[in-house]
Amino acid sequence: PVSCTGGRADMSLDGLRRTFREHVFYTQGRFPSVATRNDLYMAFAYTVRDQLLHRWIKTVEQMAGKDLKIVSYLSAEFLLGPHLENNLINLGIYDDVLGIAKEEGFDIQVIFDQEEEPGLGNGGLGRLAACYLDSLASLEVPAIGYGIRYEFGIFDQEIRDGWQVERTDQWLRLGNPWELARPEITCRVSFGGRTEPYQDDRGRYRVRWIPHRTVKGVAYDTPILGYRVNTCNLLRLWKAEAIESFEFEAFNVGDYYGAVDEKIYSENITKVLYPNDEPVQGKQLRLEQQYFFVSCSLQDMLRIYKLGGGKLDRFSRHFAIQLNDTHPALGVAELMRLLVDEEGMDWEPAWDVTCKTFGYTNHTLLPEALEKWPVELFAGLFPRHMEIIYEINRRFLDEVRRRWPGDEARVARMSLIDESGGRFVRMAHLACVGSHAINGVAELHSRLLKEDVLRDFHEMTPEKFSNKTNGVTPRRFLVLANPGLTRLIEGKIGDTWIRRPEELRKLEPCADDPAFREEWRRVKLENKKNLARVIRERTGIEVDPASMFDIQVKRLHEYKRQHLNVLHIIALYDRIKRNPSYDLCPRTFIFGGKAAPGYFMAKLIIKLINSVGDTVNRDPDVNGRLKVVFFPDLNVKNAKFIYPAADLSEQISTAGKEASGTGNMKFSMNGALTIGTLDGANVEIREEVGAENFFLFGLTAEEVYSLKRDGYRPMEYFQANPELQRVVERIASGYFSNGDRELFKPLVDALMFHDTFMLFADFGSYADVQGRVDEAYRDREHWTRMSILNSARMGKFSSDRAIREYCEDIWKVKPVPILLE
Ligand code: DL6
Repeated sequence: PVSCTGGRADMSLDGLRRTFREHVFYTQGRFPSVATRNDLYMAFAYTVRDQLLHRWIKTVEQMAGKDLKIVSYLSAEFLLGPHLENNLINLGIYDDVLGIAKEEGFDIQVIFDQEEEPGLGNGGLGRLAACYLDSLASLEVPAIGYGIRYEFGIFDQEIRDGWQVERTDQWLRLGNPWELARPEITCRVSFGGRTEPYQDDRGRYRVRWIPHRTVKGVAYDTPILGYRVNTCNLLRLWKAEAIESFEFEAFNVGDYYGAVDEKIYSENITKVLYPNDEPVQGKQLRLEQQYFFVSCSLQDMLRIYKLGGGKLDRFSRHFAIQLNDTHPALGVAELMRLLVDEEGMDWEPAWDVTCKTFGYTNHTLLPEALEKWPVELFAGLFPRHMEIIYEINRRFLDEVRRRWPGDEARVARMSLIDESGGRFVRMAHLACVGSHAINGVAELHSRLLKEDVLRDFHEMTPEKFSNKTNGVTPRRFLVLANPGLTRLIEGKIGDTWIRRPEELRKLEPCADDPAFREEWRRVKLENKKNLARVIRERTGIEVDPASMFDIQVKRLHEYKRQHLNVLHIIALYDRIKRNPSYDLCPRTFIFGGKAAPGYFMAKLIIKLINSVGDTVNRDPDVNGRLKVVFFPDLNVKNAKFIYPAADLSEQISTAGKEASGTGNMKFSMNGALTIGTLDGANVEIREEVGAENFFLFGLTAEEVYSLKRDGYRPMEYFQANPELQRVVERIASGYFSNGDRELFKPLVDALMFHDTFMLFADFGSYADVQGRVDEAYRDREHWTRMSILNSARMGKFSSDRAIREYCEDIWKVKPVPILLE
């Protein structure tokens, strides 16, 4: 661990205590006996932030003037989770701060609990970005995360009468001690208007953009410290403001409201995070958000680069920009505009710089999730970018025609403009054409991209394509979330695995040690008791920590098939009702996750889970064998109770639909066994942990495609499976809805007549394998063995491994160790 002395940089126990007290007095303006919980939290947070800032300044100081390359991670979402505990772990002062809190008479858990997490993301994609920032800093790689400072992040979820109710997330209400506002770092971002040709002083043809309106982006910086290193990187989030907080001209002519409107209009751009899983076409504000943060970020990079005296044609040697999905793909056109229109570069060298700078990560195979924007909307907001995209497209399609003369069908498929019905800008195509590297996020996903979604692009430029299987940070998801297991592992193999998780393999022999297994079970039981307590506090439901905890937490989506899990629960319930002495290993089914506010079917599935829970949990015939819980408001903060407490992890998406998944990794790392399909990263998890330690069921992606191609008829599966019939009948008859046959009809009809995600085709094999799970859980020694082997073999899924691959293969960046003194 690093040490430093003097002032607020003093990280000794005395130094931390003194700094903490100073912050209570001088930052919060309180003395201890009147300090509120929030004052104490803020004082602790500032105490820790002082340490971060010290390292950050050293980082900037030592990087300045060096001939190095910086990673710019462009992401519309960063789902960071609470900062305080994470930073204590990374600094190595967790126990010291616990000690100080104790001396001062505070319960540190209450202080931790006070922190509002910045919910600036929807789920996997945003959390991945946060894990990658952690790993970049931990690997000492210079990096900046660029995104949007949403005033309202992902909504808070309440469950009322079994339905999801959305509440606005007011994460900034009590202040955010982790960020520094940088009012002097601003960018101007324009929208609308028209373009106009002119000749520059060298007689060259140029275009200028005469926008309709302009807003200001203001930087807010959050330091991101690596694990036990001095590298402290930056997350720079942009907030939109009016250029002048008051339009004096409008004010002077008496248009008071018009002037205020302008301010409100500008600030709207970064007001709220859009929930995904909703069709985005036509959501103008979302497109404005994307351009706003991309333009600010690119202007900022060029500013930083020019400060160092860099020549623009060498930009790509000093910045590697990664597009986290297509949300920032407009960056390709914006960098061209900045280089050509603002910096006066010619098209060819500017295009060369652009392509060498950008890399693109695709995160979805779902056709409806591939972003495309109506040309009319796009051209209205970005007339100059539209021209640039047409020019990129013209040159690109010329190349396609040269390679495949006469193949106009291919040209239409590959065009940046979709003209198959209406006209749309295809953001994934823009990202592919403007990047030197394109990757998927699991081996299966990357293969399906090459064979299907981006097939033409792969045929044209196979060298651009690679796979980068996702990873998660073991710091947050093991060390922070599961201190009991961390201590147990450390007792056996030390703590070097926290930086090199491949070393978890050293635990493998312990799987054969009965005493270690006993300890392993003890830790799991404690974690389950902890979760049971939280469930009781938040839902009033009593669950038995001795039962198997079977957990599915993730966004609610039909392709993730939470309803397949429910069908199986109803089948078990039906077996008990038909045979009251049915021998079932007691199970607690726990669900959690948010549904997009406009996604009716996903919300109905939440209602179904709660309705089934109401019936099953109250039925005396069940006699403790089944419990069903919906854990409200799943977020990073709550997730820490959940992953460590799972016995079984449900990863049951339709094969070929989940790009990777990262929850699957968090569970398995914490010793849960997976029941899953061959989808996303499940395939690789199974390879790593061993097929014998994984419960596999269901169709493969190939089988799903061929069944679809040949005409899938769910009714055939329904008719062939009497248990499935009884299950569906219970839902349809109103058994779980007080006799209301209408409530779940849309769900039942969707399954009977379409079953887009093939629940019926997989139901039989899912129920069979669940039977094997039940049997396996009865042999606790063997189950524990499998559990230990799962944790021991999950090293591959550390985000450090993923980031190393990005650094070596795509970004070509090297670590820059930072010294403190
Ligand atoms: O790569 C992170 C994460 C994957 O683990 C999930 O499988 C995938 O569904 C998710 N993708 C999105 C796509 N959103 N958009 N657009 O969230 O990415």
